[in-house]
Amino acid sequence: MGILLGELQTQLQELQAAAIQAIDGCNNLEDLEKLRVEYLGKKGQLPQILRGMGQLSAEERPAIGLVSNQVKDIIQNSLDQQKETFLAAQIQAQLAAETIDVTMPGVYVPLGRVHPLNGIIDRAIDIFVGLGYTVATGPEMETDYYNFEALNTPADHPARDMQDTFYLPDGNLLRTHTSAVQIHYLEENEPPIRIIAPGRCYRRDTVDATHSAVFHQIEILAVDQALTFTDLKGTIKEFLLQMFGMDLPIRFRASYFPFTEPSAEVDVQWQGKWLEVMGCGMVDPNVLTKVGCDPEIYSGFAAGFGAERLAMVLHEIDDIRRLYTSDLRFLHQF
Ligand code: 2NL
Repeated sequence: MGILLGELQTQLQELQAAAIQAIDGCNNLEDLEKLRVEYLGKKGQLPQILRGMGQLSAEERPAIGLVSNQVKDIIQNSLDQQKETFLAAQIQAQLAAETIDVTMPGVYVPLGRVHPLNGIIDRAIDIFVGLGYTVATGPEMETDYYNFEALNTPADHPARDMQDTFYLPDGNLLRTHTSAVQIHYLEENEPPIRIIAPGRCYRRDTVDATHSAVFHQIEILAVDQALTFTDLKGTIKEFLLQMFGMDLPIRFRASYFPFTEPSAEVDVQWQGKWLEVMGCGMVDPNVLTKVGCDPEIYSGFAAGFGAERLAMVLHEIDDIRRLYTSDLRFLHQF
């Protein structure tokens, strides 16, 4: 064996040992790539040593070729192995960082919900919109004219004793019903008219289990040619059917309102008892005349009910004040 051959072999062995040691001591992918370039790259140490092969005899060359290939394979394997180790560690680290502990208690996010009163108002609106009605709204502060005069309730009318009113220092008042909204609408629109007027109303009532100074009224009004009490009954029957979710017995009891003639009170039979749920009637001709509607051509029907009253009947609430005290133990039930 020539001296040169032996020397090359030694150099290759040493290179292998140095490379393996460096690879083992390396601890990241970047450095590992640098080591690959340093040992196996085009200008790396292995090709450097092999340059000495040129001086070998033709018989010696295969021997060194064999050794150099073995060394190259061993270094490459070592690089591959270390790379695998790093990649596996990287995945493990990522998994650890992104682990979700599904056994951890959740974060409590309190969910708001619709207030029972708004639930009633929303449902009533939905039902009447389904019957072709449009929502009408207006101011809570009104003039005497829109709240009383136009509704056939003059100053000396006994109905004004029936409902105590909040008068404001300037002579205006807080509306006692949403009928005032409907008068505005009638003044500004020609029949056929079908509107639903939901809104907050005020009365100087002493607060108790069934009375509140602030309450929510929903009124409906239809004005057209040839509307009859039968249309009114059919409309109310359909509304109550949808509101209660079943065909309960209902009855119309003759009653009195200054703005309707004839007038009726509507009762629903609910769990064996007759409960009064709304008032209604045919719009008084005097009211139609006041808004410029000829009662010889047009007729109308109207109905009104308290959202509180209906909420109390439907949800079996015993005290109206529960609807205003914002007690979450109460509100959670709806
Ligand atoms: C009730 C009864 C009612 C009306 C409201 C009305 C409105 C116009 C013309 C005629 Cl613009 N009538 N509204 C009619 C009958 C009854 O309400 O017990 N409300 C709580």
